[in-house]
Order: sequence, then structure tokens, then C-alpha cells
Amino acid sequence: MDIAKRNHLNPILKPSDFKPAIEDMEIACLLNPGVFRLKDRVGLVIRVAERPTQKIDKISFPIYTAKGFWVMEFDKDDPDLDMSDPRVIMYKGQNYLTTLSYLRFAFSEDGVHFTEDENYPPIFGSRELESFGIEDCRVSTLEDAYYLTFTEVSPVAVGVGLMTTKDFKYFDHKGMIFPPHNKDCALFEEKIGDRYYAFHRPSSPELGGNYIWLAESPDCIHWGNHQCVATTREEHFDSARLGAGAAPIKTSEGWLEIYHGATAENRYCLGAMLLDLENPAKVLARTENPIMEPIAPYEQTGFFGNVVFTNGHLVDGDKLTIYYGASDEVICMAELSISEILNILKSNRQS
Ligand code: MAN
Repeated sequence: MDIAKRNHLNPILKPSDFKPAIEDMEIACLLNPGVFRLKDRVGLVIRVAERPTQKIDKISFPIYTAKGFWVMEFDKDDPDLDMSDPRVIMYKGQNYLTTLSYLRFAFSEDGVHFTEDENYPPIFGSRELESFGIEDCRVSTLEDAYYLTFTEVSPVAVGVGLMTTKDFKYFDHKGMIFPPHNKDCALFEEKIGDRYYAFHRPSSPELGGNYIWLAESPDCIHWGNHQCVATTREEHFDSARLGAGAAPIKTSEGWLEIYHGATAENRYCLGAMLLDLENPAKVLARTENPIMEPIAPYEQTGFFGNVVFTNGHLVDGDKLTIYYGASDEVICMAELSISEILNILKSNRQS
């Protein structure tokens, strides 16, 4: 059952609200923002995806090199070209991305109307492991700093990068903390005992699958004691893959995690899980059905339709405001009640 109350201003941000940051490019998509509070404002760290203005008979896409941006181009009628997925170009055994993603900041006083602030410039991929871009940034607010985890994409890998900041102006880059193939990393916002905890999503193509794992660390950089906490479920909304959303929410019942699940047809919905407060490897409950599905027109049609995907939210008492990417093209927001989610989870408790 879909229990998300969409904001009547949805989509709150769309590609035409921003100017491309890269010369001669257009913004194709805004996606999946991380969310944080900075002083009195709400901040979004938005994944922006750009590409060259497309010519009719060619497909062109940007990559980073040591010398700056470089545009690659293929003839659309080239028999070696596979463009069946709007996100990916497959050519002679090599995968490329149709767009290049980077991170851009927007701020708001009321949590609904967001604008850019020139004091907070975009962050582009800057390392060889980021030559196809950086994506889906989650922000966890810990005692000493904001911790930003994001996907680093390059021809050799998809892995999880970490940077920390206190002011969103100076960033301390910590490098790749979860090696390939891995994404969807959400750091817990407090330690349990003396350990940091994180959800992450390794992919195992032959044995296993695209499942949510939990790991612990003494310093937030070196991770161990990996445990698989949630696998795909046949004939469910999360039958093909699933991954954590934003940092789990601490409730009296346990850690509440909103996650995304997708089917083989790439329909992305949101579900919820409840995990033991002291031992978050123990899943207490998981929703049988999605709590949010792509049902609004802007969630069904766009760059990549039938997608609701969240990795950022605000908690205010019982009110959970999620910011989410719809159809991989626009940014939207919706409100949910934490107690309502916990009630649904009560009827889905695992013995
Ligand atoms: C992947 C990621 C997300 C994206 C979904 C749907 O999980 O690239 O950023 O929203 O696919 O395309």
C-alpha cells in the first residue's frame, strides 16, 4: 500500500531549474539527493547528470580524463552498439554511461523551495576511479562532521567513496571505502558501542545477488564483519535487487531503514525494514509490500520511468519527509508517518 503523501508542488526541482555546469552540455536528469541541515537551512546534494546536446544520428556522452572532459561519439546505426537501456551504452563488450553525474548543492529555508548558493560550488569526480562520474550521495550527520558516501563510477569499477566535511566548503576525501561492485552505502548516524555501522550493497553476479549488507568499522574507513541482512524475494517488489536509502532512523522499536527494491523489469519502489537497536544485523521486520510505488505521472514517465528512489530525508517527530528522485529525471518530496510505517512493520514481524 502506498502511504506517501506527495507534495502538491512536485516535482520540486527539474533539469530546467539549473544551468549546465559543463560547457556545451545539457542537463538530462536530476536524481536522488542526499539531505542535511546546515545552520537554519535544509541542504540537498543533488546528483546532476549531463550530456552533450544530441545529434539525430549519433549518440555522444562525456567522460573525464586527466585533461578535462572528453566527448565520445558512436553512430546510432553501428551494429555493435546496444542502447536498449537509456542509462547505459554497450559497445563491443565495454559499458559506458549515457550521462556524466556530479553533485550540486541547493538550499532552502522552508524545505520545499530550493535554490543554489554560489558559495557552495558543485563537486565533480576528480580521480581515475570517478572518470564516469559520482552518483547518489547520502549524507549522515555524525557528532564530529557530515559524512558523505557516494558511488564512484569508472570503466574498471563501481564502488563507494567517502568524504567528510564540517561546512560543505572544504571536503576531506577518504577514497573508496567499499570496493567494487558496491553502492547504496548508508552510514548510521551514531556509533553502537565503539563501532561505526553501515549498510552497503555488494553485487554478486553468479552466486548470491544484489542484497543489503551490514558492516562495522573502528574508524569509518576500514570495514569488516560483513553480514548479509536482506536478500531479494520472489514475486515481491524487491525481487531483483534492493539497496539501503538514507541513514537508518533510530526509533524506540529499532533502527528503521527505508530502502529501494526493484523488479527485473526495473520498477523501483520503497520498502521498510526494522533492525535490532543493539544488533542491527538482526532484522525484526520487513514490509511485504511497498510503502511507496511509482504511481504519479512524474514517477512513471521520464528519463527512466517507473522509478521512485530515495537516499535522503528529514525527521521531525513522527513526520518523515523524504526527498526522492522520480523517473531518474526530477526531484520530488513526500511525507510519511513513522508510526504508520512501524505499525505496518508490526504485522510483518519475522519470527
Ligand atoms: C540505480 C542507480 C540509481 C537510479 C536507479 C534507477 O540503482 O543508478 O541512481 O535511480 O538505478 O535507474
